[in-house]
Amino acid sequence: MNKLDEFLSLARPSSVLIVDDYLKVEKLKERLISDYGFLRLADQTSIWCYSHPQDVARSEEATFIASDFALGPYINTISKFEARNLVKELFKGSMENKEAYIVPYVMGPSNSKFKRVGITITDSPYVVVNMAILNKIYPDALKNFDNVVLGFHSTASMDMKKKRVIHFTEDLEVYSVNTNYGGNVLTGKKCFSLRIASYLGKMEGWLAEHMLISKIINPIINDFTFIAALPSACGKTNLAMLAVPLEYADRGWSVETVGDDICWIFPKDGQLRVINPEYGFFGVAPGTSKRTNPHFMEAFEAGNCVFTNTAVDLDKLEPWWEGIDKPIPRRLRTWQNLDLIEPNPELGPFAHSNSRVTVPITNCPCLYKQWDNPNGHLVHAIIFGCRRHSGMPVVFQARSLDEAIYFATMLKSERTSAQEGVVGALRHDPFAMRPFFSYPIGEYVSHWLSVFRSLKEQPLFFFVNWFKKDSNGQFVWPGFGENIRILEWIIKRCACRVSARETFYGYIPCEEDINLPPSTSYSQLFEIDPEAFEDELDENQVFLEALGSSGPNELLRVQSYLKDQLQN
Ligand code: GTP
Ligand code: SPV
Ligand code: MN
Repeated sequence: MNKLDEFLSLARPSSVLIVDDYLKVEKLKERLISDYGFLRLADQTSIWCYSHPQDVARSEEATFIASDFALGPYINTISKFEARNLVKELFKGSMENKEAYIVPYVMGPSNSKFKRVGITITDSPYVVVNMAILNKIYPDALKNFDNVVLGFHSTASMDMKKKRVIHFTEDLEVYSVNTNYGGNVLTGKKCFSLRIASYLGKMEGWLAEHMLISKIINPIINDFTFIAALPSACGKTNLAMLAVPLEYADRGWSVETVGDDICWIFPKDGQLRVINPEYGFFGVAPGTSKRTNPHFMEAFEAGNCVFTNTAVDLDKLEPWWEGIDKPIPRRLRTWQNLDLIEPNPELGPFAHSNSRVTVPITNCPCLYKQWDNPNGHLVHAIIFGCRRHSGMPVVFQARSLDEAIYFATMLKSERTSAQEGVVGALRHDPFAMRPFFSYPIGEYVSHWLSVFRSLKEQPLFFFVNWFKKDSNGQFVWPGFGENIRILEWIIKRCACRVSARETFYGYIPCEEDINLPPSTSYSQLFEIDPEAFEDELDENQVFLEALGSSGPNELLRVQSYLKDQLQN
C-alpha cells in the first residue's frame, strides 16, 4: 500500500476526488458558497471567506518537527515515535462522511530543474481553492511518489486544543489537523516551501528562504535583482511590488515582481540563481490601499481572488478593511460574519488584522515578464529587514560577509498578528525564519556561510527598517513607494557610484548621496544610541551561547570585533 492509500484507510473519507484540473476547482468554489455560507463578490470570480475565530494566524506553539534529537532554539520537537502515534490518533476517522481531495502540484516553473512536486490530501474545499491559486496543479506528480512532498490535512473536529502541524523532514511528509488557516494548512506555503525545502537545501547544497524577489528597472544597473527577507507582516509583499513615486517613474525607474514571500536560492558556477516556487500571493489585506500599494489593489481587481477574514461592503459586494482608504460601508459584514448597518467605528476593527487575500501571480500588474524563467535570476543584492521602533536605522550595509551573516542571525523584530500571540514585543527572528527552521540554527548559519563562500563574487548585504519611530510614536520614514529612495542608494553602492559613512555597526549613506524626501531628517533616520547597541551586543552574546556547539565561530569573532569598535 502506498502512503496515500495508507492515509485514506486511516482517515476514511466517504469519497475521494482527484483535483487534476481547474474545472474541478471551480466546482469546489461553488461548494464554498453553497455549503459554507461564503460570498461570491461583485466581480463574480472572487470569493469572500471567514474562519473559526481562533484560527486566524499561524500557530507557532502547535507546529512541530518530528526528530529524535533536540533541535535547539525556536524549534518545537516531538519524537518520531510519538509523532507517528499522534498522527494516527488525530486523523483516525477524521474524514468520515466527508469527501477527500487529492491535489497534485508543482513548485517552481514546471520546465525547471529547480522545481519540486507535492501532493496534498485534504477534506477542506477552502484548501483546494487556495492551493490551486498559490501552486500550479500538476497531475504528473501522481505518477511516481519518489521525492514528492506529501501533505495530509483534515479540519477534523476543529478542536483548537488539538491543532497540530507536524513535519517529518526526512520522509517529506507534513500533517496539519484541527485548523484551516493558510500558513498551517496550505502545504505549499510555509510547510513545504520553507521547512521541508530548507532541510532539502541543507542536504543538497541550496537554500530555501523567507524572501521576496524583485527587479528594479533603473538607469544605473540594468535588470537589477534583489531578494529581501523580512519577518511576517513586515513588508515583503509591499516591497516586492513597490510603486515608485512620479519623480522616479519620470526618470525611468520601476519595480517588477518575481515573488513576494519565498525564494529558493541555488549556487551555480560561482553565482546565485533564485526562483520563486509559488504561483500566487497570500498577502495581508489591512493597510493595503491605492496609496500604499496600488499594484496589489489592481491585482485584487483582476479577479479570481480569495479574501479571508476581511469585512465586506454588502451593498457593493466588495471587500473592505481598515486602511483601505474607503469610508466604512453603510451595510457591512464583519470578518466574524456579523451584519451591521451604519456601524459605529468604535466597534472595529471590522476586518481581522491578519486577514489575507489569495491572488494569482498573473494578476500582478508589475509582474516581471520572465518571472518564471526556468534558469532563475541572478542576484545583485540581499536585504534583511525588520520592524523596530528603535535600535535600527532605516538602512545600513554590512561591511563583510561574516558581518552580514552575524546581523542576519541577530535580526530582531516586533511581533505582528501574522502569528498567534501578543503583538509588539521585540523578539529574535534570525534570517526572518524563526517560525520556519527545521534543523538547528547554528547548522543553518554554517550552511549559509558555506554556500556564500563558494561564490566567485559576493552580492552586497543591506539591512532595512521602515518602522523607526520618533519620541511621539510617529514613523520617521514614509515607507511604501518612498522606499525606492533607499533602494536607489543600494543600487549606487552595488555600482560603486558612491562612498559611505562608516559607523560602529556598518556603512550608512553620506547625507549628499541619498535622495531623502523633505519631510525626513537624516539624523533621525540613521541615529543609533551606542549604549543601547552595546546592551544589544550583550544580549546577542546570550543568544549565541544558546546556539551551543552548532553555532559557528565566525559569529563569535564578529561579536567581539563589534564590541571592540564600540569601545574605541
Ligand atoms: P507576510 O505576508 O505575513 O509575510 O507579510 P509581508 O512581509 O508580506 O508584509 P506586508 O507587505 O503585507 O506588510 C505588512 C503590513 O505592514 C501591512 O499592513 C503594510 O501596510 C505595512 N507596511 C508594509 N510596508 C510598509 C512600509 O514601508 N511602511 C509602513 N509604515 N508600513 C508598511
Ligand atoms: C506569513 O505569516 O509569513 C505569511 C502568511 O506569509 S502564512 O502563510 O500564514 O504563513
Ligand atoms: Mn506577504
